[in-house]
Amino acid sequence: MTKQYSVALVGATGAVGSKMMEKLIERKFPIGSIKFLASARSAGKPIEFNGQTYTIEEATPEAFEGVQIALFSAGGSVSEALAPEAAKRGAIVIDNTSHFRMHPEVPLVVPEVNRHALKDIPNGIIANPNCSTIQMVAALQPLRARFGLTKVIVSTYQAVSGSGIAAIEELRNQSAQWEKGKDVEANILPAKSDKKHYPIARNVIPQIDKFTDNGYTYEEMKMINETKKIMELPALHVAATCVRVPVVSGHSESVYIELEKEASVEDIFATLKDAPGIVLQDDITTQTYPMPIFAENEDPTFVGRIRRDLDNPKGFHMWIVADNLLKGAALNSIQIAEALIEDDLI
Ligand code: 25A
Ligand code: L14
Repeated sequence: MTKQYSVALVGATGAVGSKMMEKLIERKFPIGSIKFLASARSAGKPIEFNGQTYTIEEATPEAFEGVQIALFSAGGSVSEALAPEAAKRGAIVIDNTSHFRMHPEVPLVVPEVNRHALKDIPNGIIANPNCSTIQMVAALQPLRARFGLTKVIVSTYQAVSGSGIAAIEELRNQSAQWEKGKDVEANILPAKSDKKHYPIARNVIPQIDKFTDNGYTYEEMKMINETKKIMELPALHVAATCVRVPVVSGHSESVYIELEKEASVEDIFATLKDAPGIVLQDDITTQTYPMPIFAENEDPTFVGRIRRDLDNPKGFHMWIVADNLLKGAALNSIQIAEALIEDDLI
């Protein structure tokens, strides 16, 4: 009989947590027992999982007794307080927030790119990378393996679901308010904790998360730092501009890369065609290219609009789209847990 595991899901009632539940069922994750943890606001409420009704419990340190795999997606402050408590009690934590990602002793993992980093988990905590970063490195890794990679310049077009359930509701409400000719109310975006809020319906916002002190936002710095860490390329040139668009789910990215070796567009096609987790959607004769409405609820990362730069034979442009709640968050977390089991690391 295959081994089964005791699992805890923190933030089960959120945008990412509910997708984790779907993926655990769909992928037949070997669950021996499971508990659902959230804030006191939800504790005591029923939650359906795989045809059974469970009761949501409050996330406390003691709730992790006996848990082997703890999936966290309830925001950075919750992970900061509770992930070490879960690890102390013997759980392997897979954390979706940015809190531990750049810690030198916390592996930051996209299984298709750096699965080997799971061999060493000194603190019992594994970080799931930023959603925009995951889909980009998944597509760039096969190219890097064959041609080398020296530079990445990315502009993102990010969906509101990246900012949680409240941001999805805000886009809906603003669209309805606009439809009725009412004033549009904004309380969440571009960053809940920042001073000003702007409408996202009928708008694009060139700010995701707050600003750091170098003029880049935290979201941009996450893409820059995490890309280097996951690809183990500290000298890679990376620049990012992160932009919010009025899409519910599915992040899109315009990516410019420079390779070490010369390649043709056909080489790039051939490399990506067989890459794990990647689907090529690139045929201009049929206007085929990735778009978020078709990527929603899909597992793969979609790549298209591949062109060679007209001035640099080692430069390429492409368009990368994935469901930010799936490959960008819930699916990647479950794939990490599956890799731990397959590689006998848990
Ligand atoms: O702190 P950060 O880093 O800025 O995180 C911001 C948000 O990003 C989401 C997640 O929002 C997080 O809160 N998130 C996290 N990782 C993500 C990722 N990789 C990510 N989004 C995208 N990609 P969310 O809405 O998806 O989910 C929030 C979940 O966290 C639980 N939670 C919150 N505080 C907690 C806690 N769990 C334990 N301890 C705490 N202290 C939260 O549960 C939810 O599961 P909940 O019980 O607090 O919420 C249940 C329902 O309540 C509604 N609601 C949300 N906010 C409010 C609210 N109701 C009233 N007032 C509110 N302020 C929602 O409908 C929710 O379903
Ligand atoms: O750091 O608001 O993983 O779209 C990525 C999505 C932070 C929020 C992270 C968003 C999150 C971000």
